[in-house]
Amino acid sequence: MALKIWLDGKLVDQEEAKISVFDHGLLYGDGVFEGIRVYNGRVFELEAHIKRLYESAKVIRLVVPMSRSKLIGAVEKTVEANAVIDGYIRLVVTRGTGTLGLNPLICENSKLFIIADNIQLYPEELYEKGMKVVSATTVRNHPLAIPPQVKSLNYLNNILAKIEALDNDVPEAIMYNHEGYVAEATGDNVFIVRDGVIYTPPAEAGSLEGITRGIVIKLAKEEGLEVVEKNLTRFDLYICDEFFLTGTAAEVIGIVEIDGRVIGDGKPGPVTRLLRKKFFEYAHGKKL
Ligand code: PXG
Repeated sequence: MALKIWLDGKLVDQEEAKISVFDHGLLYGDGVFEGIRVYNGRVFELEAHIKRLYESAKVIRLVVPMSRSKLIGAVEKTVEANAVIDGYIRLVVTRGTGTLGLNPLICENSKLFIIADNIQLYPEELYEKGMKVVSATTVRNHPLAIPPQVKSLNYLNNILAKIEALDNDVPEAIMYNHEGYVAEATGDNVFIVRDGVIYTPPAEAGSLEGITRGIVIKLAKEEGLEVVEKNLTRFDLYICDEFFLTGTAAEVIGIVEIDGRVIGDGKPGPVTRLLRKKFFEYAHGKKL
């Protein structure tokens, strides 16, 4: 089915949703984005995603060409126009049309578009059996380069790590920062469990401050579990009892092997399964 896309302040047919080849989003990856879920027709954590979008834009000195409240309305209208019940939203702001040169200040207007589509879910089997990962040799962007908290259109750092995963016949790779501490996966945050305590790297270790991560931390605490944010090494990942990733696309997914080391008994553990269930309930409308 042809989709309705929000572009330049209105909904247009998919075929008409076009962007210039001179857009700096394309020429330089100059822009920011958000990936948001729709559950039961409700846009999940929309305000948190909008907040992060504006923060990312501020860091790269990009003007979001709409007020927050209008943007929330535009997202909701796009979801409604495409009758999305359980789906996925891609909200993108690019620097806009410029010339063949880096200068962002001469770009006419930043461009904003919104796609709302049905989601391609991972097979259920992957959640039941758990996923294998490898450690990437590609180091996460240095915080003094583009800060890893910025959800920019330039994902080459993560894409190089993803290629390493695929070269090793696994779907995901774990990225480390310039000091060797765990940062995150290519599009997900990292959690481990050891002796009943949950550990996750702090955002300063080089990860995006995941919205799913924040919710999972809250849900875990609500279950009486201890959650500690601290730097983790490759060693910590190898010897943990449980290992899982969180993110908008994957939700909560167990990791059962890293670099040939089997985690726990080789199946997603009890804390992982509990938090996946709690997250599902929360996402589908049960309040915290
Ligand atoms: N780290 C990175 C680098 C990400 O891109 C996350 C962590 C998890 O954050 P959230 O807020 O989603 O819990 C992300 C999220 C895609 C896609 O299409 C990527 C993300 C989210 C949704 C879709 O590749 N990245």
